[in-house]
Amino acid sequence: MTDTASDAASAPRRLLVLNGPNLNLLGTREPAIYGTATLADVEALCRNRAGVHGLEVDFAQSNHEGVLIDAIHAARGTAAGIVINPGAFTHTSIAIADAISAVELPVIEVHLSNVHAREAFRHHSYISPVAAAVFIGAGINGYGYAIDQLATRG
Ligand code: CA2
Repeated sequence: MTDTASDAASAPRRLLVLNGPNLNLLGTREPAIYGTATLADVEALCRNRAGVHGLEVDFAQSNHEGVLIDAIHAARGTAAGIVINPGAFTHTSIAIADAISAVELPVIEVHLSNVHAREAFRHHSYISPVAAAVFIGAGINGYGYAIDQLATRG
């Protein structure tokens, strides 16, 4: 085996974990809905869970739809899959759904809260039809389940 081939075989695979608008506020407001964990706690959970599977994580949050779309596009060259909590863009963004379709990577949608037990406008997701799986209402554990799923789906 050449050095290049053996490097490729042993290089850790990467996942992108992407968070949408207002999730930077996690743990600072509305604990009854979103819990008390911060986004830094979510990042630590993701890195630990991915590590169990020998995976590395690129972790990002943005309040801007175009930044999220650019990150999804860039993942095509860097990541084996994407975990995304698109925040309120879940319910509005055809553009994020189109980006997910375009990159042809496995994408897992995560929501901290059970959106189906909340306002009607949160019941529809533009993302779910283009997601490989969806974890809803499990709090920050949903991110761990999503990473397990990406790591073991084959
Ligand atoms: O349950 C989820 O994870 C959501 O994606 C969270 C979004 C909401 O718009 C979706 O319907 C469901 C909102 C994220 C806002 O996060 C905050 C966290 C703490 C304090 C304020 C907002």
